[in-house]
Amino acid sequence: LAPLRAANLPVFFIVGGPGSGKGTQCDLIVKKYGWTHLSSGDLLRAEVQAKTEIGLKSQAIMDKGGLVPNETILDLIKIAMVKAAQGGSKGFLIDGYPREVKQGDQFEHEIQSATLVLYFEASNATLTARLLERGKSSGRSDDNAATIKNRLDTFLKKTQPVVDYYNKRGKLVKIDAERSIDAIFVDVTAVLDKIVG
Ligand code: B4P
Repeated sequence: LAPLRAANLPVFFIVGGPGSGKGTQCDLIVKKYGWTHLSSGDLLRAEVQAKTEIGLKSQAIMDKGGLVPNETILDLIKIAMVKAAQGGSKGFLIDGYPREVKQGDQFEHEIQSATLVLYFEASNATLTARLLERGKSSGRSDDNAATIKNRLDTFLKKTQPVVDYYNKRGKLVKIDAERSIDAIFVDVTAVLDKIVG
């Protein structure tokens, strides 16, 4: 982790319910600011695709809408961050992480503290509708009605406390994610421009 610590790059946690637009907004942020986008879900799906031991173990959990053990996901993030730092990264969007308060604590303890947490807020009805729509073409085995319900339950039980935790620490910015992709991005850039200066 030495190259990563030496670089001391800004780290943004991107949090929101399933289907809140985290990945969508991260793609736009990368285009504008050039940071490195690391999606915990994408990292896990790459393992599933490659049929690694981690992938085989994670798939069943993801298909049920549960949470993969933090050791697994944090290791994947660390490896990707070190590689990106060595490649000249200017900062990180850590998307879909932390999903539990202890995940955030462990990250900040083992790697570095987060500059800011962006929270995309949307109702369960909106999240469900978006994921069912995506499910028609995504081929993702977790975009079906039963798993979506479990993912929403997991968010409420495990991830909502993350939102409250960083809010209390003055590190959270809440963004209304019920609107169009472009309208949301206007708010996102207003927040990030202040930090980038
Ligand atoms: P993720 O990959 O993070 O799945 P997600 O929450 O659905 O987010 P995603 O980024 O794909 O979707 P987005 O909201 O952008 O996680 C999948 C699973 O992996 C988890 O259930 C868990 O099992 C595991 N996992 C991941 N991270 C973990 C961790 N840290 N610890 C433990 N386990 C972990 O977009 C959804 C759809 O909405 C898209 O089709 C998009 O086009 C659309 N959309 C976006 N914004 C919109 C808008 N404004 N209006 C209309 N549609 C919009």
